[in-house]
Amino acid sequence: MRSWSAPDIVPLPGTGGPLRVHDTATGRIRTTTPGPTAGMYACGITPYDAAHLGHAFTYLTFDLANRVWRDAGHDVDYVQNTTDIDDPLLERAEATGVDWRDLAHREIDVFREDMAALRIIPPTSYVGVVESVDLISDLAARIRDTGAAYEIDGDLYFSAAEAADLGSISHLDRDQMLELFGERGGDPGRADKKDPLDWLLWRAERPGEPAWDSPLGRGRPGWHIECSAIALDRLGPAFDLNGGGSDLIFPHHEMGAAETRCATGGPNAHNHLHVGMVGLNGEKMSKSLGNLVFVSKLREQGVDPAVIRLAMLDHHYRAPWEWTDAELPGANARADRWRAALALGAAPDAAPVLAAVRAALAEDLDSPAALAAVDAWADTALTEGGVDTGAPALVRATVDTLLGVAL
Ligand code: 5CA
Ligand code: ZN
Repeated sequence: MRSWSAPDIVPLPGTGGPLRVHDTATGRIRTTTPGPTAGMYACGITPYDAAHLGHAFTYLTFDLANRVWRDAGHDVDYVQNTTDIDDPLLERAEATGVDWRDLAHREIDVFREDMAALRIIPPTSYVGVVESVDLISDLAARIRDTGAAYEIDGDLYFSAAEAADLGSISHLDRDQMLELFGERGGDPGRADKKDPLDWLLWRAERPGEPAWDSPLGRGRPGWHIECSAIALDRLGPAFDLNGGGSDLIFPHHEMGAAETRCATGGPNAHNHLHVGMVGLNGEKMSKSLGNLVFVSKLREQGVDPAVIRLAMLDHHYRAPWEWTDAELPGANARADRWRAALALGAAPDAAPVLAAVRAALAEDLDSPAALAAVDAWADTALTEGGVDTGAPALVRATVDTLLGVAL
């Protein structure tokens, strides 16, 4: 489906270093080793509501990875899905008397506008599940043909016993897996399953639910396989970076990786990146809890998207954090200080700022350290001045290209 409009990227002198990121599976910060084109997949929204700051923080993180890779001279093949058919979407459509397709289209449109306003580089492929039913059911059929899946009343289940390295990403024990599986869309209590952890690959048609023809009969895809299939189709196996919010480590990414391993014999991705949860009032910001700050609402209230972006950049992507009323004033003050320094005719040398921002982002996307480097330059420029007349333009380009903040 249509992606969104791309921000201008201003070229910077020289090139940045390789991207290093924390990999959930190994628990280590590792150097990514893409070829000329880096492959990246991020789990997209389920479009039954507008995007909140938690979603935005996750896509900002992948955007930083995208920018660091580009700065290091790579092209980036970035794939993101949107879960435009799933239980929560159908439930919300039913509850509000809207056609599920209209609901999805409406919320995806708002999401696109939010992402463009936040200057998130768009995916090269933005892919819906509805348009991908054939390739998803093909992968499910491939898995079935290996003998790793079985049917209950037309529903196809992946047999957890066939997933030898289930746990290799999340490192959870079985009790923890069972608990999270139940909380996050799984059905551990379903009768007739061989193992409560077995997960749905294909759901046979139910009366009143949308369904598509497939080699598995009429029905619709399970959740995890949508991402494994779309990623495998667009990026091939063993791409560079897969991820989303930390709420997806288990079961979504664990089970998705097991599907790809079953079908291809290898890993889906070399690195697994997970973003800390953004909370509000002591809870994870989530659609089901309803404690949300919407990007679109902030924009409607006239908040500058660059300021929203700066507020998020002040948090390291791996640390969970809470949105509070102090975020926007703090980010506004920073933007004002930077603008004032950028408006100077001359300032201190900017080359060290570019080097520091590059180094901070390349080392596990340390955006707070990158902001601190620009802060230090701006403070010196405003208090002591400087003699480099090209410095403000170079800092402006650095902030724009690497941090995505246009001032
Ligand atoms: N459609 C599925 C992924 S295939 C899904 O999780 N959709 S979502 O709308 O619930 O979330 C979209 C993305 O935002 C996911 O990567 C999710 O991990 C991330 N996310 C959700 N809530 C938060 C939060 N509070 N903080 C940070 N990231 C979040
Ligand atoms: Zn996903």
